[in-house]
Amino acid sequence: MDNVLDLKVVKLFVDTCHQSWLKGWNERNGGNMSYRMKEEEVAQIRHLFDFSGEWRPIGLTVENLAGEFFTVTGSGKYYKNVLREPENNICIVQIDEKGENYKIVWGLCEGGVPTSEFPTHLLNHSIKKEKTNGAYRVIMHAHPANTIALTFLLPLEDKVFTREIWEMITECPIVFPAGIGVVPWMVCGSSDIAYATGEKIKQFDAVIWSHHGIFCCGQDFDVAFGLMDTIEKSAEILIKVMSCGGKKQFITREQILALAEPYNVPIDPGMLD
Ligand code: 2HA
Ligand code: ZN
Repeated sequence: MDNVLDLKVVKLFVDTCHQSWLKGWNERNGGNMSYRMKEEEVAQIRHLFDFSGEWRPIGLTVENLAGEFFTVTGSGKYYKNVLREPENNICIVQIDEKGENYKIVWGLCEGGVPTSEFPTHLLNHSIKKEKTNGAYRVIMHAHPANTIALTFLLPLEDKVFTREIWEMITECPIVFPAGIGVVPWMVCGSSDIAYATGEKIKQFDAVIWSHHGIFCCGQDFDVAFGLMDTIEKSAEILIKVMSCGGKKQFITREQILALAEPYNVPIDPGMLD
């Protein structure tokens, strides 16, 4: 292979950015995404990397990510432009042997650094890698409008958001049986939001950042994107229902839990108390 952009997973990364842009989740430079690359993927393009760049501090330590490579969106870059000029809007970085520094080895050809949320991504990759025995590889953050709108209307509690969003589409408890976490408004790009999200990501695959957006993860791009899409669709239905005078009937607690057995999913009954 003689072009990083020919690697299937890099094509998928670029395509997922574009799909997210088409959804309207990434106004201006909003949103960011990262992918923890597989060894066999890195092996196919490693000879195209430039290792002469400088190591830069991550700002926190992620020991279990030492030596790993990530594909990640650039800080201040627009999702709108990723498909047209991937090499100027995304990059591949390597983590050092201590899990304390990173180096850009490909991409951001006109200059730049990884997303301002990169420390948050890495901390959450570290937690999910451990929790899923390495299965989870994708983290996405974006600004879907209906989900953000709900954070001005509902109490900012995990159980309230889980119940309300589960109820709007029957498949929601099957898609995210653990539920959804919510964190209060925080300064984005800060270590506070990184650690607060990290606490929630131990239990959930999606965390809503109040008055800001969704942060979610999964084993691949389809799963992570599908999770964001499902939550946002459900939030849209809820906003419509609220705008039309509110619910006149409900999916009951028992009905939600009845989905667990036929679909073989561990729906957390504790989220419905
Ligand atoms: O602008 O979305 O949270 C990128 C972001 C920061
Ligand atoms: Zn954001």
